[in-house]
Amino acid sequence: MTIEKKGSWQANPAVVAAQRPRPNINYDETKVPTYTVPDVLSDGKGGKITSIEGWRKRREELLDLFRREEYGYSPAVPQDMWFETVQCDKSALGGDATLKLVDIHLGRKPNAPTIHLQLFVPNKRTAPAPAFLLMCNRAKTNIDVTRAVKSEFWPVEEMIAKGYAIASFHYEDVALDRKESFGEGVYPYFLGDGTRKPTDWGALSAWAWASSRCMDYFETDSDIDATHCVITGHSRGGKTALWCGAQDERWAMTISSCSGCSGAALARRCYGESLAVIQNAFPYWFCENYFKYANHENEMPFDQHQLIALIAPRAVYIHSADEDLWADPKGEWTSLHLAEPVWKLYGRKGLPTQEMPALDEPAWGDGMAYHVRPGEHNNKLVDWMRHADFFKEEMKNH
Ligand code: GTR
Repeated sequence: MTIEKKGSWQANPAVVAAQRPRPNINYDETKVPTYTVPDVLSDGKGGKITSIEGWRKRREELLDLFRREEYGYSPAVPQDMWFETVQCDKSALGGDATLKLVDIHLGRKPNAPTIHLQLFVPNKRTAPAPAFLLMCNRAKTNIDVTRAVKSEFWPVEEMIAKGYAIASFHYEDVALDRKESFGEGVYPYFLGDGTRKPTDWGALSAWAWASSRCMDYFETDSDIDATHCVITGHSRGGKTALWCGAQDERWAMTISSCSGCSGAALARRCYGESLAVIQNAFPYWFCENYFKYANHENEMPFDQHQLIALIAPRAVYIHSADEDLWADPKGEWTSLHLAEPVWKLYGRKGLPTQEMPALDEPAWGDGMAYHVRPGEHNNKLVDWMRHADFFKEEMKNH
C-alpha cells in the first residue's frame, strides 16, 4: 500500500467547533497548559537508566506506583481456580472454526464468580493459533457466539480468515460497571475483611486481572499459542487492556482503542476528558488514592506514558479516532512517543516517525504502532484488520 504523506494530524476545526461545551473541559490546543513529564528513563532518584537491568528494577517501582496511586492492587491468582469446558463445537462457522465455551471459576466456594470465556479457533492451521482476547464492555450482542448478530466490535469471521483465534468475555462477569458496585462480583469474594483501603482495586484493575485469568486458561489449551496472544479493548476496555498488558508480560501485544483519559492519553495535557471529570463519573474504576490528582496533574509522580512503557519490549498498538476529542488523540500519540526510549533501550526501533501521523496514515514501527482513523469513538473492522496485520509483521521476528 502506498501511503501519501499528509503531515502531522491536527484536530479538525469543524470537529472542535461541534463539541458540546462543558465547564472545565478544554478542546483548544492553544490552551493546553505547559507541562513537564517525568522522563521515562528516569530512575526516580535523579539518575538516568541506561541498562535493561536498571529498567527492570524501575519497572517494578512503576508498577507499584500505578497500583498504589491509580488503579489499586489486585489479589493473587486464586489457588483453587478451575476451568470447565462447557461446550466444544468443532464445526462452528460452517466448519471453519472450533467454538469453545470455557467457564473460568475463580474459586471453589459456592459464591465464586465465573468468567464465561468464549473462544473461536481456526480449524485450518498446522500449529497452535495465536489469539486475540477482547474484554467486551458493550452489550453482549456484540460478542454473540451464535453469530446471529455480527458486530464489528468482535469480528470473528474476519479474524478466523486471517488465521487467528479470537476470544472474549463480558466484563460484568467480574465487576459491574456502575457506582456502588463494590458489594458485588469479585470484590466481596476477594476482599479480606471487607473493608476497602485507599489502595484496593477498582474496576479497571478487576477487569485487567480477569483478562489475565483468561491468559491462564490459554496456557492450558494446546490449540492456542500462548506465546503469541494479544489483549485488546476499547475505551474503558482500552484502559483495561493497557493496564493488563503492562502488568502481565505473557501478552505478546497490547492494543488500546480510543482509551483516552487514564488510558493512553497524557493526563498533563488536560485536553478532553479530565481527571476531575472521570473520577466524578466513574470513581469505582480507580483506587481512592487517585482522587488527589484531579486538578493537580502536574504534581503526579507519573503519567500515562510510563504505563505504556511497562509494555516494552513487547508490542503495543495505540489507535485513536479523529472525532473522538474526548479521548485526546494527540495526548494518546504523545504518551506513546514519550514511551519509545524504553523500546530503544531493548534494541528495538520503536516508532517509524517522531511526528504524529496524519489522519488514516498508520505508522507501524518495530514493537510500536499507531493510527488515527477518521470517524467516531469506536473499535471498527478497519482498526481490527490493522492490528491483526501489524501483529503478523511482529510475529515474523518475535
Ligand atoms: C466515557 C468515559 C471515557 C470512556 C468511555 C467508554 O463516558 O468518559 O473515559 O471510557 O466512556 O468507555 O466508552
